[in-house]
Amino acid sequence: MAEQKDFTTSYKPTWCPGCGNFGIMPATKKAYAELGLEPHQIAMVFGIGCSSNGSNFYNLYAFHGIHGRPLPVAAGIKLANHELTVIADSGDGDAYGEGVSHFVHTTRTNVDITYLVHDNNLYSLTTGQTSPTSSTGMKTKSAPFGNLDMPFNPIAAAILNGATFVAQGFSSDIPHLTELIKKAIKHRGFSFINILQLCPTFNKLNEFPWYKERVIKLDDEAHDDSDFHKAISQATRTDGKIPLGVFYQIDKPTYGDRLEQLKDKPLVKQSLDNIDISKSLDVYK
Ligand SMILES: Cc1ncc(C[n+]2csc(CCOP(=O)(O)OP(=O)(O)O)c2C)c(N)n1
Repeated sequence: MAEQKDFTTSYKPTWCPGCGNFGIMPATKKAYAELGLEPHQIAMVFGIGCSSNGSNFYNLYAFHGIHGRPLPVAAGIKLANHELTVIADSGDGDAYGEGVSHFVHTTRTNVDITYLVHDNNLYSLTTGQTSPTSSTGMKTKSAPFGNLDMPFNPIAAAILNGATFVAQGFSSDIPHLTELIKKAIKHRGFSFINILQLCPTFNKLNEFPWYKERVIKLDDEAHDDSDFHKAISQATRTDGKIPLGVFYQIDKPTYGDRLEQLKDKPLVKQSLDNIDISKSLDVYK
């Protein structure tokens, strides 16, 4: 059975000392090992950014795509071979800036993939510009007098638009994040975790002590994660507290469950000779 180290390549991460990616990557690998997955059973699809350079550091099928586009590639891989465990992995700029339309529309499909977003509130690979989750007033290289916009709320957006598993983790709480990633992978349907990530080089506002004062665990609040309205209310709290844990999870047929073509076996295992497109053409008659 594969261990955490078996998901590691010989490439050394180029992330800065103290980067939250050094918490998120081991949590992800540990989750794979504890779920009994083997490297060849997993495909990870990355966007562009510091976090997305992870494509070099995971020993499994890895696809390093273009900025904001890991979700459609991941959905395509899942539909071509639904026996694979498929994970899309982005930074907050990748997911909620360049990729926001894919994010919103993928939540509507309930395609059976997991989306891990490393949310450091900045575009960090390009040295710290404002991202969609930067707080109002935050001073960055691209907003030296303070960010004028209100931050995007990815948790509320995912719940409102139909995601069937929505959670939030923290790069400095590896055991808790590992458990969340395991739950997300086991969930059938679109599972999404926003992972609050430290960026000690460029984000001097949201540092560890800042989070320590604010994070709370939904498990300690007896939260009912099957209740849509309670989930939205946790996602839109106004008391300054930042909840960690599962906000919302429900069972619904996945995108693949509703496709007749995938009932027997994955598309990659089917002969092209058996494919009859005449039925789809009937629609025009
Ligand atoms: C379409 C496009 N726009 C902009 C860029 C430049 N670019 C490369 S990485 C990056 C920032 C990525 O930020 P984020 O997704 O938050 O990831 P992080 O580096 O913070 O992990 C940007 C803007 C690009 N490569 N492609």
